[in-house]
Amino acid sequence: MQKSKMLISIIIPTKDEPAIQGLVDAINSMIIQSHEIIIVDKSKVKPNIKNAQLLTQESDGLGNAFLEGLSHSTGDIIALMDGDGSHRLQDLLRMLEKIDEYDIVLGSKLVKGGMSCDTPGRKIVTLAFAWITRLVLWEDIKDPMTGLMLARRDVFRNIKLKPR
Ligand SMILES: Nc1nc2c(ncn2[C@@H]2O[C@H](COP(=O)(O)OP(=O)(O)OP(=O)(O)O)[C@@H](O)[C@H]2O)c(=O)[nH]1
Ligand SMILES: [Mg+2]
Repeated sequence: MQKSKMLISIIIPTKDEPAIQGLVDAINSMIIQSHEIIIVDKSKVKPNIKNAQLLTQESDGLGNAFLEGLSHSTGDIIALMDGDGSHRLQDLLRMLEKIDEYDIVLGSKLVKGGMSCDTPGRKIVTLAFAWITRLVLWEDIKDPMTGLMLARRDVFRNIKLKPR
């Protein structure tokens, strides 16, 4: 199917993110392809969000938030991004350019042009996980802990994810 005809499901896990409406509005104005935005929320106080679907998370944890969003979504392409403003929308747009060519596109802090505002401790954890992933999977995945991801729905069809 041509990319222009595909529906993109953008899943955004949130836990007490007061500025989330700004991100929703920016997505709706910048992404011209047909899309749905699914906010999977675990906030103490239910946010009031316009022009996006709001799903109250029933399970616990970030990984499960993604899975709840995934099972609720209807798109051919699944996007995951953080709701705290740490991921740039223009990077998601660049990643969308690549999804015709690849099944999975990951945003990475550890490539040329990538950066993070993480503490030195967090940077070490990220580097350690990247190293362990390369060692175990023997795949050149630059940033396995990234929360900025794009994938074709087919990728998730025959696998059972068990986030912990
Ligand atoms: N639904 C849901 N969202 C979560 C949960 N934990 C975190 N989030 C959201 O998931 C996104 C990423 O979480 P963060 O806490 O920013 O994780 P991080 O970027 O690794 O950590 P920081 O460096 O502290 O920003 C944000 O939009 C959070 O609001 C959770 O348990 N459930
Ligand atoms: Mg964050």
